[in-house]
Amino acid sequence: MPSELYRHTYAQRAIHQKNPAAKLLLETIERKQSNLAVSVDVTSTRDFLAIIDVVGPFTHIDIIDDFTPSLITDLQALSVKHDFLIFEDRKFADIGNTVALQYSSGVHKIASWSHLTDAHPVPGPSVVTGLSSVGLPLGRGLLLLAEMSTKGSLASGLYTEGAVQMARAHRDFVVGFIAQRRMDGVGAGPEEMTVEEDFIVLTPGVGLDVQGDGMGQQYRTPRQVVLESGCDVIIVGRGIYGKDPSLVENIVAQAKRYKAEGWAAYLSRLEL
Ligand code: BMP
Repeated sequence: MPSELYRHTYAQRAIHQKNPAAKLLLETIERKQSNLAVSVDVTSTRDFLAIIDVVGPFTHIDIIDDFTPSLITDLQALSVKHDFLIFEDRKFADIGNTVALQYSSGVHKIASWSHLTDAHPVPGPSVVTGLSSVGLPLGRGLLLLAEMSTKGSLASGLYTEGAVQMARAHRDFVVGFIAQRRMDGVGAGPEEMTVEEDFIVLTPGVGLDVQGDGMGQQYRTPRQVVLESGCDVIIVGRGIYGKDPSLVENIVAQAKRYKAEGWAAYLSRLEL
């Protein structure tokens, strides 16, 4: 039988997580009563920090036009001030040696400040061992992209099963998935099916007002994602900051709306 743990509270599930970033994520969600991650895909430092000062982030540090290392200092200060985790959506996808260097070094030095990051499983287990050699000693956690939100995504079927098997073999560092549904038990052999696993699932492609963006993105509601598909965190970008990242009042209002929807869906899930 697949695990039923996702119907426990975030706090109960935090107790059993061995990876410190996974534990911290679930504890923070419970403490803040928010399963919302805001995807801050803006290109200027000013807009980036202004948005993060009002909402918790999921970042793409490589799209900032005016990046300087002080941005990271500011981001870390906001993470402490507002009690949120940072997830750099880097989508690593190279051989182990290269991803280890990309994660630790270069201009961005992602491992030194991002609690969580993610990788495509396409290179095989070496992408995990490479990232783990850098991230595990720092208490970081990794999510594998088991599925994508985009129309025509190739991440399905056996590929998705392979991603989950890869995660199962590296449970100390892989804390869960970027996916569209609960992944416990996926691709598991008969013996593994009896194991109570509890992967955390973060889900992009969440929107309340539109169903797509004309560039392949597909949106579902927080209720569909959290209640019907068993995912844990809703990742919302343009649904919150819209077309104009400088309209802070609007961002706050939309963030509250998505936060309320995500939490209501979670509470309904507990009643199932
Ligand atoms: P938006 O809500 O504006 O569509 O943004 C979604 C965010 O989630 C983007 O930052 C995108 O890179 C990311 N994302 C996604 O949309 N689908 C995936 O399958 C994986 C992602 O990381």
